[in-house]
Amino acid sequence: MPIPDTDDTIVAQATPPGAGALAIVRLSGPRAFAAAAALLGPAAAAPRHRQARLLAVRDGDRLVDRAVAVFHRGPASYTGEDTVEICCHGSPFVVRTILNLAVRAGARPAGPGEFTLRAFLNGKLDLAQAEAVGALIEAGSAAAHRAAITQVEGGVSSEVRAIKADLVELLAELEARLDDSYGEVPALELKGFSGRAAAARARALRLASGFEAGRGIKEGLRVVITGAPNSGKSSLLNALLGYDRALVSGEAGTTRDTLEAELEIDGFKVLFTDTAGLNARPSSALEREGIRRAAAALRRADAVILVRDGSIKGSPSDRRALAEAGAAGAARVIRALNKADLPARRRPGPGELKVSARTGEGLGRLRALLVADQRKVFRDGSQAVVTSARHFAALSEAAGQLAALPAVLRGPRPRAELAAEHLRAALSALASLLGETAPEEVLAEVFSSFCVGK
Ligand SMILES: Nc1nc2c(ncn2[C@@H]2O[C@H](COP(=O)(O)OP(=O)(O)O)[C@@H](O)[C@H]2O)c(=O)[nH]1
Ligand SMILES: [Mg+2]
Repeated sequence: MPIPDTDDTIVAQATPPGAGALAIVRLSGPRAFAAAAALLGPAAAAPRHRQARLLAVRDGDRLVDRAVAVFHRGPASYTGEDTVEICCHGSPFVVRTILNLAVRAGARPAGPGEFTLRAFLNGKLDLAQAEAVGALIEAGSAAAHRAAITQVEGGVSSEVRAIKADLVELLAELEARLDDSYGEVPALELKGFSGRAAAARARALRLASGFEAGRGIKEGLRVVITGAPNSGKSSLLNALLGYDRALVSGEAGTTRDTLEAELEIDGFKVLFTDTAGLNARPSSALEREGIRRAAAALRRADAVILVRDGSIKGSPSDRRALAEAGAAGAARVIRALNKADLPARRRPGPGELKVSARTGEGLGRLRALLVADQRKVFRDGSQAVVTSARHFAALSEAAGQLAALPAVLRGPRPRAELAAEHLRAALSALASLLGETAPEEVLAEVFSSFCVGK
């Protein structure tokens, strides 16, 4: 998938489709002012930088709208090129007419993310920042927004640049020795060198380690509620949400299908899934199918709330639920002993929270536990959180290359050649994160997920 041409002029609606109070049509490229002049008149042909003007939009003699046009002269614009933003009335017909007029004047309809692609290619943003623009637009919670805006501002990029700078220094020291056929450069001080490489690796790992929580911050934490039938899973979901999402009844097997609901806790998006009770002896094919779906949901979970009914003795279904929750891969299991408002027939196990869906007891602690990992990411000082799988992979690759250094440098004959190769590979992974060396396929992939007009 090649990236689109970048030497022509592009046009697109920057605001969402449909009718609205206002809409913005954006033009960027060498002919942006000329194309704008074709519909806004000669005043648009040689505008002053960052000037806003109220101008008539005309299709020949016909008045289409009156719009405010803002002109930016490259390179001092978002894309780095001459750009015009036409703020017109939000009528789909007016917008379509303006787009058509611009195309007739030589502009080309922009593809997804093309404005930001140009900003990247013109050095306005690095690739990590450009990707974060997409994440910022999609941010649906306070935490996702915070992670994205920090990245747009260069939070992740500057940390990666700092690691790169350390590695460049190390590589220079190695290379000086490789080139030193006359023995003029003193031998490498191995201990210090390895220590600095290890520090750079730790820094990369630290940044990468925020990814699991970061992904949860961006996409929402998937929390699956599981347990024996009638333990109060659906009641707990309703209590957490604060409204009656799920059907609740004293009859076992009320919840058959999985059911999802979204909630924001302390600014973090949480996606709950209520599931059928894990009955050790399912009584029907329907119940068995519900249990199969519950098990599938468990495998996709970031965290599991394992609910037990504290007002009755344990049952085979409790044991089945414990086993299934434990088998749910990497998910964190939070145990809740429900119905704390009733006389207790069993004690909470280690780490098990006493809760009551009926009275709300313990729910505050349950909520806090759910987002504890996410909160830690922001608390750990570093504001930069990696939320992109591509960035995580690049950081892990760099750390992996650096991990190989000690073995190469130790021993009677340190292999400086090989060490330099590992350093170069680590540098190249970090450079690709920033887009300094990213191949076209990577760029095309990154920008294709953007909306048109961004
Ligand atoms: N006293 C009390 N009853 C509860 C509590 N949570 C659920 N129940 C009751 O337990 C029964 C089963 O609840 P439900 O949420 O449908 O359980 P599920 O099958 O695990 O989804 C219902 O009669 C609920 O009213 C609680 O905290 N206290
Ligand atoms: Mg239920």
